[in-house]
Amino acid sequence: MGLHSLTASLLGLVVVASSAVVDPKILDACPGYELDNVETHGSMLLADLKLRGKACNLFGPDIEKLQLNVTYETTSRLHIKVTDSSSARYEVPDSVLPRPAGDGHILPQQSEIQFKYTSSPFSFSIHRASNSDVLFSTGSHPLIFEPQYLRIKTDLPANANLYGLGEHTDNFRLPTHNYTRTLWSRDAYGVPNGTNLYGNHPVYFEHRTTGTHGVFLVNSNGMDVKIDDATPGRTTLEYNVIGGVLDFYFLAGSEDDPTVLARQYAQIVGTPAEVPYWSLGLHQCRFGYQNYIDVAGVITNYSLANIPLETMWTDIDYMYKRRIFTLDPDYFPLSRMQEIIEYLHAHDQRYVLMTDPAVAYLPDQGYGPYDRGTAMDIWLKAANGSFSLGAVWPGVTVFPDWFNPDTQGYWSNEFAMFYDSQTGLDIDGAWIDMNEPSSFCSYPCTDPFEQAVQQDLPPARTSSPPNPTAPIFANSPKSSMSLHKRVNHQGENLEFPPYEINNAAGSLSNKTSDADAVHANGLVEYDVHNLYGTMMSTATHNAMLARRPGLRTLVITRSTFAGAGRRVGKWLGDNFSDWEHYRNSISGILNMASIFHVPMIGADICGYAEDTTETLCARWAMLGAFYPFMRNHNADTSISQEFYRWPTVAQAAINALNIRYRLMDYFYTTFHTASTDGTPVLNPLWYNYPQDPDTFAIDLQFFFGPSILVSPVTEENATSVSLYLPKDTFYDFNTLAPIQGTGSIVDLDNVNLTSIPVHIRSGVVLPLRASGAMTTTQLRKTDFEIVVAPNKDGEASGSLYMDDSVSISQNATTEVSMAYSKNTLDVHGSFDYPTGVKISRVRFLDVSKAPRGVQLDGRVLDKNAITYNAWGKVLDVALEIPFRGNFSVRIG
Ligand code: MIG
Repeated sequence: MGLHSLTASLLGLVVVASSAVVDPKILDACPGYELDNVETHGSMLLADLKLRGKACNLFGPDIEKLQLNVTYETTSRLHIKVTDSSSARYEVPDSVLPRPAGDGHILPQQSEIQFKYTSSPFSFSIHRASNSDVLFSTGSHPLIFEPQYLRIKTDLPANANLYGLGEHTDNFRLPTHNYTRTLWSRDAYGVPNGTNLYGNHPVYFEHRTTGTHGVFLVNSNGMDVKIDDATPGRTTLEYNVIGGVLDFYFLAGSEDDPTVLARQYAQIVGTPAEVPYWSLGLHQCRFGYQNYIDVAGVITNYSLANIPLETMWTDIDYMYKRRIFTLDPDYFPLSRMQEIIEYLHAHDQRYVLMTDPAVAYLPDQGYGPYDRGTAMDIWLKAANGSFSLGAVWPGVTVFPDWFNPDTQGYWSNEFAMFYDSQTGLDIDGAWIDMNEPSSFCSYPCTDPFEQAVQQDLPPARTSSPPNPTAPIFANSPKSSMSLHKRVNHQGENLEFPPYEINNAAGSLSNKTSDADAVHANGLVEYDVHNLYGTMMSTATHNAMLARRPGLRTLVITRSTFAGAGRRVGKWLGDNFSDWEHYRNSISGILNMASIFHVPMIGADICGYAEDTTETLCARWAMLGAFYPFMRNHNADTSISQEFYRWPTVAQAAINALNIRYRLMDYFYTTFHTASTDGTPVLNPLWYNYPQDPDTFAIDLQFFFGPSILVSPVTEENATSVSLYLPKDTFYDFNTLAPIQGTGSIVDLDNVNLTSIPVHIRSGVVLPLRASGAMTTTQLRKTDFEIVVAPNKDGEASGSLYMDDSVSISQNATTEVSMAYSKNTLDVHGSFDYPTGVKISRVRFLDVSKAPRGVQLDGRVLDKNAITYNAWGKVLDVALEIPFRGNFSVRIG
């Protein structure tokens, strides 16, 4: 980029071709800062940082004086902020990411991690108090703080185990060689490796056998985080940020349980939203259902194929000329759409429609959503005060400015008007796309009108209108979001900042809103671009909540920022229908569910772009049954891929859905726990085996909830899996036979196209539904069976949470603890929410011989109630007792 060279040569420096490859030596030659005027007050340390020598002015003038603020917020959380002492800089607004209060009285010596510094040049490090591990150390790398460039770099152990810094499709354990993670929201078709994608989560977890800790940089500006091993014997991690402030949380995590760190991170970004039970059912979608008959046909075909379809979705196809909040009267006529939604609801099924943020720019044409937004003056503005225009699906568009205090009211009103008063289409969930925000207009988008014409927006329909009377189902408040400080960007180049982040879309504004576009509160897209999708998520969540007060919402978004999971779920965007994307979806869901706290996550099952194959789709139906959010979706130009299209795929889906549905209460309980304390709903192997280095890089296997190990086939045409089993006992989910892990690879053969290896980790008591069902409503009327999977000490424990499945606040819940030791299963809890079902049986695993007898609550059971399978070592005890109170079952 010419500009960098220009800036650099003006400053008389070595000309660098691109800032993305600036020589680290140049950065390390900067003068850094000197610490002065240190004051300590209890849990706080305040100090000035003064530029220590001749400015290096790499990407702008070095700021002379900074303010350092170190606060011990809790015994496990240290907050370190570096700001410009003389001028307000942009900070992530509290309205978007509310910050937790500290405990207020933590003294440094009480903290699990400690801050140490040297004054000149200023450097700091973070230490784990218990074992003196150095967790973060800026060492000899000077801090650089310029208006549009912040740089801070830490030394880490060689070959560090780093995770997070998403959204990305790279290995779950991040590469440590010459690797750059760029954060800048982008419509990332094909989700290529090594690039910035839709969402931004500037947090990493680092794991060592001596402990796991986390570092969260609260900054929404564009950035490159570079991880490298150029210096022998260490890894370095370097932040290159083009705005905002350095606002770090250091989280102590724990020495032996990585999930402690996940819970600590949730204290900052919030615990995930509790999801409605039904949302864990199967979702079917595609881009390119031509008309209402297609949609109805898919619903019918699922039920004919006996595949439990819970929720049908419709993409932008339903809209008239791709305008949000409209229905195409010829292709998706209102009365037929009403019929579809009524049919779905009558069958305990649900419906979700898509909404994009971009609103068609149609002045004086009677398009309500545009007219009302214009009257309320809530569109994002260009630097010159005019509407910031884009070219998106409906043609030229404006974009809602989520920072405008009236935008929530506008959005809620549009949802209420369209879905309730105008159409009565009582959708059960909302799907929000294109909210990076995406625009098809390249920078500089000087003539969006011309672009819309050239790109044929909205595209013409490719099929003729359907018969409008075809038979279907023949076979069956204002919030204030103002910022406390006004941010001064005078003299800064917001379109081409001197440091160019490695944005795979090119310059900052390419194919999105302009970086110099202005929000109602004066903030510019340059600073808040990465928040757009999350703010739309909040607004949509609130709009749906207003439509259905008191009920949990299902909103699935494409773009997220840290904290989005408090309200919404996400899908991983436009993957390809290939094995590479099938595999890397696992790292994608792990990132979102085990680190970023956006656990309602899934990838497009069978693949989005291009054509899937029978084999891939069969395998993906089964892997997808262990995504928290399970949705089959693909692109308009791809072949149809509903699970019933191929017999093998249908059978694979039925088999895996059966397992998923039987596990649904276990998983729902996991979600409930996550919503209360941030315990992850998916776990990489190393969360459960933190002392086993062989697990650290594994991202083709994972735990669904705490205890269900999923090890899918990962190669095309393979019928075997080489899976890693840590030193622990596992049980095959189907046969329930024990298998002893030895910390090595186990080859499983004959994994045919309709099965997926699933193992139960020993030590758990699982509440399983006795069978699957065609809907979650029916499933909730199905009896439980309890599986007791003891560990090597003959012990196991588990829990079950039940409630009415949809309300935000519950009048009555049921929380059951199930503990097994000394041959006795003890089930006790509160049974305030009526389960309405029975316990059909208890299955004890790894029982070496048939017992003399079994007692239920001290009473010896009839011999007929007991079945022992010597091969699988499974003891089945038939109970058939109402599940409404405590009981115990004793063997022998
Ligand atoms: O420009 O709504 O990622 O899931 O099917 C593409 C059409 C817009 C992108 C989404 C995809 C969706 C598609 N959308």
